[in-house]
Amino acid sequence: MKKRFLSVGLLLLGAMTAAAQVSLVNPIPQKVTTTAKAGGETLFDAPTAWHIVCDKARQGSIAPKALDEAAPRQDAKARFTLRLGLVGDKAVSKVKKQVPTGEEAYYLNIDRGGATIAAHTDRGLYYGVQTLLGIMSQGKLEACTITDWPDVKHRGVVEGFYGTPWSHEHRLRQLDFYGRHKMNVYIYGPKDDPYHRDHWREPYPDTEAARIRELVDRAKARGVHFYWAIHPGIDIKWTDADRDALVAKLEKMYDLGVRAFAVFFDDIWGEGTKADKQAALLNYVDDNFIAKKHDVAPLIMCPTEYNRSWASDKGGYLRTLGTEMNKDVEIMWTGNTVVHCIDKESMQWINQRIDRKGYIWWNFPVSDYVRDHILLGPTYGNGLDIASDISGFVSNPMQHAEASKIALYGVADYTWNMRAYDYQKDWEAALAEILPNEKEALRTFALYNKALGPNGHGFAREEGDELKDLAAKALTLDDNALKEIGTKCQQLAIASDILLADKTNPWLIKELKPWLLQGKNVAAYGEAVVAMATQGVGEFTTYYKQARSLRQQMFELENADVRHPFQPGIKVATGVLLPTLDKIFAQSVDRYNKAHQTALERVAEYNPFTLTATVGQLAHQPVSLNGQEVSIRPLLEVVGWPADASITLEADREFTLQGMDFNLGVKDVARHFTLEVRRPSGEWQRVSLLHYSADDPVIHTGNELGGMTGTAIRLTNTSGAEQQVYFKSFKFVKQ
Ligand code: 14T
Repeated sequence: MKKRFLSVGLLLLGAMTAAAQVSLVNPIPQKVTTTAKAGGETLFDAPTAWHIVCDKARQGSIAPKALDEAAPRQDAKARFTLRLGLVGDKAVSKVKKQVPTGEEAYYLNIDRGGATIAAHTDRGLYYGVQTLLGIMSQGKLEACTITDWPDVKHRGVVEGFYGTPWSHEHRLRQLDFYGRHKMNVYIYGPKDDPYHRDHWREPYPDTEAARIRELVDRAKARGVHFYWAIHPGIDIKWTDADRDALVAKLEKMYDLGVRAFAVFFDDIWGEGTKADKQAALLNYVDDNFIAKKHDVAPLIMCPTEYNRSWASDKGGYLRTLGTEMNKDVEIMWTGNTVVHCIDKESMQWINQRIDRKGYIWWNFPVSDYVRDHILLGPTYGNGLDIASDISGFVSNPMQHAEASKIALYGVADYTWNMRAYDYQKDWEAALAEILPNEKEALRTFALYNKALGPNGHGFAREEGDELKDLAAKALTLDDNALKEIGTKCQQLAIASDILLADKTNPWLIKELKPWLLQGKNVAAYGEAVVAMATQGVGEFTTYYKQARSLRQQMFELENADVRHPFQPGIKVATGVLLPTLDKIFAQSVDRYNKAHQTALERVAEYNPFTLTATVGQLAHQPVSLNGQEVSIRPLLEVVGWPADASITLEADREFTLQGMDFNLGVKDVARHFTLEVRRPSGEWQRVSLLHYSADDPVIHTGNELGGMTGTAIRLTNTSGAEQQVYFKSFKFVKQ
């Protein structure tokens, strides 16, 4: 009796693990048939050596090379035969009819004796190899037949963010990752590479040039099209000289091995933004450079009006591109706004205007506008029915390359097989691949690093939905719920500690470190808050002090480790956990104050400065303290500053000013604005403003500011009319 139960159990286990082998493959293949022969097991040990059979013509191409790099070793006498070939090759002549159509499609068959992979192109074959390697990644193989192809033709990444560009090492690692996950596009366009944007006319110095060459080689080995993007719009003149300078630069890149190009016109103003001129330039490059080379991919361009909220039908920008620009030039698109998910309806809107299928530039997980957060959540929100409406889909990632892989993993899967895409499952698999040894710790930590916080683009990602019921209960100061919140905090602390000591993926841990340290502070704060709410009265004030201290430590950590002057903070758990803890703090202080006739401070959050603004666009800009420097986060877009509207920075204490300047990005605007300091007496005192030179937009304050004490500072548009300005910087230094 016992024995029978055991064998049923084993059978079940066998069935489960069998299914688990192909499910190790990401992106999920389109068609899988398990092909167990009668009586035979579907699951068997992967061979320790194999015998590769392929035509001479295939030797040295990327698929067999990828096999060379992977276990198992090759051995002509091995019993397991691996046949590889393109349709037309002798090695795979038996299966040539089974290969699905499509450039990157492949056929893969596995049985006990061997495996066969056939495709139409080297890249297709390479993808078949990746699938085989994925299946055997845990030492088992499964008898099956797979036919597979991508839903979206161009899938990948655009390194297109502001901030420190990825390092060379990171880029190489990325390309390896793209190959493994069947992404075929990497567009090189980091905003802060001078040779991409500010000095676009200049060729790369030798060291950088050698690196580009190396990236091109690695991309080729991984089946990735390496696009090099140029960003000439900031100062381009529509002259033959500049046109020639652009082509000359592309020639230089061609000489480095680049065979795919993009031209970006995003985030510019003035002369560079003209659609007819842009179209004429792209056509010129297309006709006189791309077409003549014969070995270069179709051009990609990023328009100035790259999202629906910026597109004006009246201006006709997009329609001009649509009609005037060669049809083989791809046009990028971020969706309804700069940062937005993509759906079918919005694709139809844009495709109709540009007279071709838009090429999606998806601004996720890019965090250059919320640098205080790190985005470790899943990839979701894009329509699962848009494959036929887009020509490509690339994701703009974070400056944190390794951490971006969590989201990029999802992008790879989503764009390959949309209908099968399950973002939650995908996320779990991503975490396991990126940190296999500590997947659970990474998962726990990532649960609190999904939200972006308030931001100018109004983009939001779910964080902490699973905590909402618990949080609501904890807010009634229910003991069990509070204890459970305490457990969550403990888990966050444990995960942060485990990750801080991990040595298996140092690239990842280095990127996460500031957030890991902050995770520990949040967790410790949470435990103190829970203790305040649940402990005996005698100890309340001790925990209260501890909680406030931890809030202050969080503040100090954020402002000590300055990683970027715009957004220096380090924010963790801003979705549900931290706001809940703050509310529990306030509730338990209220309860205590009532019972003891005390007046303890009910706000735990520590930031001496707050901003209030009647200028709508600036109302939610965070304020940061950076050493002695207090600054409001700049905006990148134009600010319409209404007449009489003002911004006020107020402190909870008196401060002494040392110096101040700010930059509204426009020359000669100082006369339209009035700066005042609220003195300790409560009276507002005006400070003089001046530009040092006629063409310098920076506004300086008069000498009387130095040494002035105050509790607030206010800037008002006193011109009587709305002013169009930028908000490039606003800062003062305290003594
Ligand atoms: F080209 C575009 F499709 C694009 O998205 N451009 C930039 C991109 O480099 C950046 O990483 C991304 C997210 O911040 O958004 C675009 O940059 C902006 C967007 C703005 F709304 C820069 C200034 C803005 F005001």
